[in-house]
Amino acid sequence: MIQKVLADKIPQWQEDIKSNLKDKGDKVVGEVTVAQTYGGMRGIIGLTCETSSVSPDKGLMIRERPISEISHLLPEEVFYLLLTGEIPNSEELSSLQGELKNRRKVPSYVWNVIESLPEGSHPMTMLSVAVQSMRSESRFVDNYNLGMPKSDYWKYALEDGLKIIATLPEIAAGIYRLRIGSKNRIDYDIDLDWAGNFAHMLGIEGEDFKDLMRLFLNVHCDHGGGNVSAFSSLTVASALSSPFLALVAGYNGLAGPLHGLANQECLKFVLDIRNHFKKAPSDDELKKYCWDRLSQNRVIPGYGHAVLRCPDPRFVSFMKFGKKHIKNDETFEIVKSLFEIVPSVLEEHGKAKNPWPNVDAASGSLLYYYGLKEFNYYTVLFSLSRTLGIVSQIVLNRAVGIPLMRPKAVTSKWIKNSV
Ligand code: HAX
Repeated sequence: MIQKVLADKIPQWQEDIKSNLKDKGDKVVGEVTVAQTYGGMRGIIGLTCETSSVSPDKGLMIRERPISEISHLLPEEVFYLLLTGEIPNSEELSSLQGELKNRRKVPSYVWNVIESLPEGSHPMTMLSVAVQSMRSESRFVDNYNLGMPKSDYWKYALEDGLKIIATLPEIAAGIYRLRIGSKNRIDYDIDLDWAGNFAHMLGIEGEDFKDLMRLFLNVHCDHGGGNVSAFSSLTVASALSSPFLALVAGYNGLAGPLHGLANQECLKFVLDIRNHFKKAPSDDELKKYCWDRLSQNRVIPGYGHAVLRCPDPRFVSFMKFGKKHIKNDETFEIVKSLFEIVPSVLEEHGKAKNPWPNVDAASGSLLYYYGLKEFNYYTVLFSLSRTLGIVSQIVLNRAVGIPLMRPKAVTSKWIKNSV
């Protein structure tokens, strides 16, 4: 059904782009300074992204809806929204869930691949290698080799995307079970939704934890097209590589400490505070702890953002969840106190453009509370969620004919002599 909904919408999206190009194709959208060419291309408008955007004062918008207004949706519903621009009705949702259930079988070689990695391999390495190995499942590659027309690219990109999304919960949960030293994987439960099933296969029981996974896998789903993971995946996909390989490029970006790995740093910071004071500290103690850290030229993890200039609404959703479900937990108490103290400390400090908490400031403490204490694993959760956005972006890029990515690079000599 989702294929049909997209097939109906895509011609209009193609027309919209055609008319933008016809009416405004030669208009200028910005200028590029020398500093930007050396500065990671920050702020340069060089891409379009239809699935989401990030507003400094509202945070993440999925198809123009603030994330705070849709954080109650199941991740499958968010995927439908990312792809089509609409929230599915119950029939559309159950059809999509059926599509995923039909594709849920993980090929047995994937387990051999994961289990043959050296002991102690990072969970993100395990995830990347697992999905990379599944390129042989790619319908996109099969059909490309058979000479499919360009107009069919998106259909097989979607087919592969659905296969990846359908199998990821079991693969990711299997990686977790291996990491915690359990030989047994837990069977898929056909009656559960995508995130609920993932929680179940991790082996952490309880409805609250399932709800936390639904929230976590919802709010990390997408963040525009220019962040490291999306941009890497979209670039690889633009070469018409298999979506399996393109996704892995993004996972490898997420595995970096300046991107998806930041989450575990934030929890480490909170646990360091707990271990230092051997209890939840007073406000004055916490303030002094933060100032001491800043005076050593170290950042306060979980605070600040390159684009946002308000408390990240995804942080707000996690805090709401924590306040509802968690009582008398020292770690979460520290997270709450930090929110009271850090913004004014950072404002007084005067460096950070945004003194407010980002998405990573609270989520780790919630995972920790429910017993998910394998820090190295946290980026796998992020990857599961981000797959929804990246798959959507790859499908839409193929649908509207976005070509091979190829920004121009120049030499420093050229800048010296020609600018
Ligand atoms: N604590 C102390 N100083 C901070 C700070 C913080 N939380 N956030 C920013 N600053 C400092 C910067 O280090 C920078 O200092 P210098 O001029 O000495 O280099 C200055 O303030 C200006 O930085 P900025 O323009 O406000 O922020 P950037 O766009 O450069 O960086 C970061 C954004 C998120 C990387 C930054 O705020 C930071 O390091 N925060 C702490 C780490 C963190 O929480 N990372 C998670 C990010 C969420 C995410 O995207 N996850 O995927």
